[in-house]
Amino acid sequence: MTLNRAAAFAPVNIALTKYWGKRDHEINLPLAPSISVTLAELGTLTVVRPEPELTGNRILVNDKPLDPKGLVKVGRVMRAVRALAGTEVKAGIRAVNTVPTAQGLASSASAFAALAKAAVTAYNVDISDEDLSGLARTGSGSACRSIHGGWVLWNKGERDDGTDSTSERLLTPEEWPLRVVVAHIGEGPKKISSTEGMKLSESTSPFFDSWIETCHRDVEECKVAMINRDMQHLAHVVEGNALAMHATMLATRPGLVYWQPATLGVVHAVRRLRNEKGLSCLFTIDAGPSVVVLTEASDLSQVADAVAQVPGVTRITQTRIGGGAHIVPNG
Ligand code: 2P0
Repeated sequence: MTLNRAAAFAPVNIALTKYWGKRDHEINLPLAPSISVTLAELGTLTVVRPEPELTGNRILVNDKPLDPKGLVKVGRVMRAVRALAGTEVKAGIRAVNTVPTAQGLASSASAFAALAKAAVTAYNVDISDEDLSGLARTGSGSACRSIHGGWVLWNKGERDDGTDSTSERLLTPEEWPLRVVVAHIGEGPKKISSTEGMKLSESTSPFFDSWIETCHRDVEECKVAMINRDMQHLAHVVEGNALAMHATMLATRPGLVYWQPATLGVVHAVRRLRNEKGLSCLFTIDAGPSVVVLTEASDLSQVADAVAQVPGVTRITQTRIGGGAHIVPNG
C-alpha cells in the first residue's frame, strides 16, 4: 500500500430544500431527503499527508487548531478511511476555507467533502463517488451533497448503517445554468451551530413533524420544477421550504433566530424584483443571516445591483452553479 500527500478542493452547496433533522446524530442520517446546488469557486482546499511517525492526526483549519467538536468529526472520517485502507498511519491535515466559517454558508459541507476526497486519495482507497458522499456525510451531513457538482439529491436512506444515505447528481451545471448572488450579512460565528440547533428543533419545535412531511413533498415538487426548468415553480418551492424551516427554527425553544434585519430586507427585495419588475430570481436562507439568491443569467446584473443596495448587506459574491469535489494536482 502506498500513501501519498493529496490535495482536494470541494465547493460549498446551498440547499433548495433543506436538511434540518436527523434520524441518527452519530453518522448524520437525515429524516428527509434534500436537494442542493453546488456553488462554483467558494469552498475548501484540504491537504492530507499521511505521516507514519504521527501518534494522532494533526489538523489546522485556516492555520488555527480545530475545536474539540470538529476534531471528533474529523476523527470519525479519518478512522473510516484508515479502516478502508487497512492502516493505522495518521495524517497531517491542513484546510483553508474560501468561505467565512459558521456564517450561514455551509463551510462544514465543503470542509468535509474536501477532507473525504483528499483522504481517500492520500490513502489510496478505491471508492465510488456515491460511497465517497456517504463518507463525507459522517463528518457533516450536508457535505455529502458537495461531492457532486450541479443539482444534487441527498437520499434519506432507510438503513441504520447509512450505506443508502448518499447523494446523486440530478442535473449538470450546464443543464440549468442559473447564477448565484450571495448577500453577506452579519459578523462573527453564530451562537448555536446547526448540529445543536437541529437537535433542539427535533425535541422542542411544535412544527417539527409537519416540517419533515413538508420536506418530502417539496423534494418531489422541486424535481418537477427542475425537469420543466420552471423558475416560478422553483421559487414557490424553494422560498416556501426555507421559510418553513425558519418557522420551525423560530418555534424551537429557545427560539433559533438566525435572521438579521438585512435578511428580511433581501427577502422583500427579491420578491419585489420578481413580482413587480418581472425578474427571474428567488431567495433561500440557511442557518445564518446571509441570503443566497438564484437568478437567470439574463437578470444577473439587475438582481445583483438591487441586492447589494439593501441596507445591512456588507458585500455580495456572484458565482454560478459549478462542479464537485476534485483533486488539485500540486495543490
Ligand atoms: C442544509 N443546513 O440543508 C441545511 C439548511 C443548515 C440549514 O445542512 O450536524 O452543518 O454537521 O450534519 O451539515 C447544516 O447542517 O450539520 C445544514 P451536521 P450541517 O444545507
